[in-house]
Amino acid sequence: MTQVSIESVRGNIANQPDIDAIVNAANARLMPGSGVAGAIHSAAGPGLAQECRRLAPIEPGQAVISGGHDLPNSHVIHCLGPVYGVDTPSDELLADCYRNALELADRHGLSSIAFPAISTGVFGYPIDEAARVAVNAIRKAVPGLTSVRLIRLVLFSEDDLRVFRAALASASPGT
Ligand code: AR6
Repeated sequence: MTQVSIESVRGNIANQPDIDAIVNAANARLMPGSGVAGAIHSAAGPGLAQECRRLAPIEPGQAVISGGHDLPNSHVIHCLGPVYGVDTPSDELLADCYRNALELADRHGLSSIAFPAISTGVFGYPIDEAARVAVNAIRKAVPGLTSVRLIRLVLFSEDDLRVFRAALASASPGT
C-alpha cells in the first residue's frame, strides 16, 4: 500500500506554497469572510470570489473545488463546516467536510492538501472535539486515496497545534 503522510504544523493556511489544494473554512455563499476565508480570499484576489459565485451555495458538510487564482496553490477546496450544536449532528457534518475534501482532491489527481481546523473559529466547535473528529475522518478516508500523498493540518496557534498533535498521536496507531 502506498504511504500517505499526515502532518501538523503551526501556520497560515494561505501561505502553504508547496501544497496543491488548500481547504477554505467557508460560508455557505463562498464569499470572503473573516478568519480562514478572509485570509484565503485576500491572498487569492477577486477572481476567487468571482469563480465561487457559480459554485454557491453549499450545505454543511459539502465541499466544492475552485482554482487557486493568485495563490501559489493550483486549487482551493471550499468546505462549509457545521455551526457547533446548530447544524446537527455536528460531528458527522464535520467528518463529511474532511472526507469530501479528500475525495475531491483525489478525484482531481492532486497529491497534497492542507486543512485548517474547520468550524473551530466563528462556528464555535471546541478544538479538542474537532481535532478528534478531523483525525478520525482523515484516517478513515486514507485507505481509499489513490492520488493524495500528503495531508497537512495547519493550526493557527501553538495551543491548537498541541491539541491536534495529541489527537494524531492517539488515533489508530500503526496506520
Ligand atoms: N490560517 C490557519 N488557520 C486560521 C487562519 C489562517 N489564516 N485564520 C484563522 N484560523 P474560522 P469557521 C483558525 O472562523 O469556524 C468565516 O467568516 C482559527 O483560529 O476561519 O469554520 C467564514 O466566512 C480557527 O481555529 O472558520 C464563515 O462564515 C479555525 O482557523 C465562518 O467564518 C477556523 O476559524 C466559518 O467559521
